[in-house]
Amino acid sequence: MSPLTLYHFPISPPSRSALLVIRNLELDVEIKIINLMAGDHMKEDFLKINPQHTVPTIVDGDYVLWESKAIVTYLVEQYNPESSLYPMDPKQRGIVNQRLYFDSTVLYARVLSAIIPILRQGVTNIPQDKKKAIKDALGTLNTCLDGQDWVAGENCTVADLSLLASVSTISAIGVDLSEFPNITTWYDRCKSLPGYDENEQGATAYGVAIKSKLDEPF
Ligand SMILES: N[C@@H](CCC(=O)N[C@@H](CS)C(=O)NCC(=O)O)C(=O)O
Repeated sequence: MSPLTLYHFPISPPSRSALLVIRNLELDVEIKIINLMAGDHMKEDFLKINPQHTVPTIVDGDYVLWESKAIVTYLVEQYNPESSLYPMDPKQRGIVNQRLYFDSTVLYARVLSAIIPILRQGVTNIPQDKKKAIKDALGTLNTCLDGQDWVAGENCTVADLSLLASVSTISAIGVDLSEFPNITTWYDRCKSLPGYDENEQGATAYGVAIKSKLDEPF
């Protein structure tokens, strides 16, 4: 039996980012689906594991961890510390961490701010200021990619895999990425990564669910 279990919901971007890292590290994993729509995350068994009731959550032997960014860095440090997915050099690692925090606190946070009212309050449009905030964050990411293949430099890192989960979701909800040429080239480059198609399927399902609730396209 596999020692590593991922509690996962395929539509969830942070959950997909954890799975992308697992695929890129080629780890053996048991995936347990927590269907958020069906309320699986509020069931007693899952709350005993993660009282914050969020996916992704991993159980590795007797070790439990949630928060996708903490998970992706733990997985590299635990299973392949030499991997360029999370470089050891403090300055390079600092840039990777910065990009991870940018995803959590800026890019994906702005997507959530636009999407939560649609999912929870029956809102059927995304206000212009929220659209602009998402596009501004994409502009920042586009600038970070100037003159380099990957978001933190010359190698693919956990920051690319994390941002791939977010950018694929943003594209799937109908944001036109063509005004961000560095992002579109990078997104295309990501097609070669293990787990790309699996992530894309989850993002597409997310996009279909959101677009069906919107009065007009993004
Ligand atoms: N910052 C967290 C966010 C995790 C999160 O909020 N996941 C959502 C799905 S996208 C969830 O599990 N929601 C259920 C809940 O909060 O009860 C991470 O990156 O892991």
